[in-house]
Amino acid sequence: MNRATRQRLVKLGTVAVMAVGVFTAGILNRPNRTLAHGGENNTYMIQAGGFGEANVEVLAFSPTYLQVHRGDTVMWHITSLHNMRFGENEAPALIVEELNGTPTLVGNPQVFFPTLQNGGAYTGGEANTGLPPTDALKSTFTLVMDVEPGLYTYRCDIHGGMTGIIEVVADEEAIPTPIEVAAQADKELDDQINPAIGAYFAAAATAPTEAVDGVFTITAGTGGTGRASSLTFNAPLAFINAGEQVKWVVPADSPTAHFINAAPYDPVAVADIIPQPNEGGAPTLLAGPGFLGTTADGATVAAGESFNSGFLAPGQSYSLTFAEAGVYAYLCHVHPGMSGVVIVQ
Ligand SMILES: [Cu+2]
Repeated sequence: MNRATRQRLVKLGTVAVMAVGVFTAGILNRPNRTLAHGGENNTYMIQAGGFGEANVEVLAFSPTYLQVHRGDTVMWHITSLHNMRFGENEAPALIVEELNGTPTLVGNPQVFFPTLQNGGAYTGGEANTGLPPTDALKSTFTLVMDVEPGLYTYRCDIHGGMTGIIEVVADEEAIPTPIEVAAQADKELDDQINPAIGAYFAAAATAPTEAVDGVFTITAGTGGTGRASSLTFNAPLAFINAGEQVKWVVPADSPTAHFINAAPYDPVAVADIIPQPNEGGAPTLLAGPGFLGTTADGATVAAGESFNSGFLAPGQSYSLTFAEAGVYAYLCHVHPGMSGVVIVQ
């Protein structure tokens, strides 16, 4: 599995994935652990992702590094589509599987299917909340850290580089309070968000106002500010003449991937993941047309015609020629508020 293929699953549509979540929640039926505690236990909050002005999204766990005592609860506040999987190694979100003799892109069960239960305990080793985390309709996921002192790394598998560490320290060792940890999380978020807001204003100020040599170039999201970026199209309005091309570019240093989807976008009709039931087992998660795209790069769009780029990883671009006058609204279906309009005269 190469990096490009792995990157193709940085983002998935929520509706299709939630359908998977509802299914996987059903197959998970592990009882909560009860713990015998000597002292008082605390609950610590970790922000899984975060948002700021200019539609800035942070793809990080804040605080990235958290100390707890054994028996403390960790509560992740999940702001978009993230899983938390404990384990030392990265796992590709999509893998190629032979289905009826044909190599097929499917969701990796190791990433999508949960082995942890919301409200349960983490007892060590490889363990995953699933994607989306079990009980997807709630925005929090809690675990009691019932493990020996040591460092425990976890990650979100669809946002490469989104990693956190929980250190369980000995009972007698003093650690920051939950309020101190919340303040630290706030600071880490601000330190990411503020440069990305600056990157948005820079991108907006330098966005083109017309086509050059028949091509109007739009930057899809900002780059260059670490784990945070502005989920905006710059320029959001493109005025072109019939027969000219629009080229969307995802910056190579963007922390996230994007899609170009004609608006309105129907996430059920153009699903990213299509679960295929298997008798007596977990479904196979086929990559769907939303993820794979339905309109080739370089295609010509007629008036009223729909278009879907499929997954565009950082560094990739996507071009469409608009042959006829009209107003063409589009969006990125995995990033709420990320939209634009092409006006063809
Ligand atoms: Cu996007």
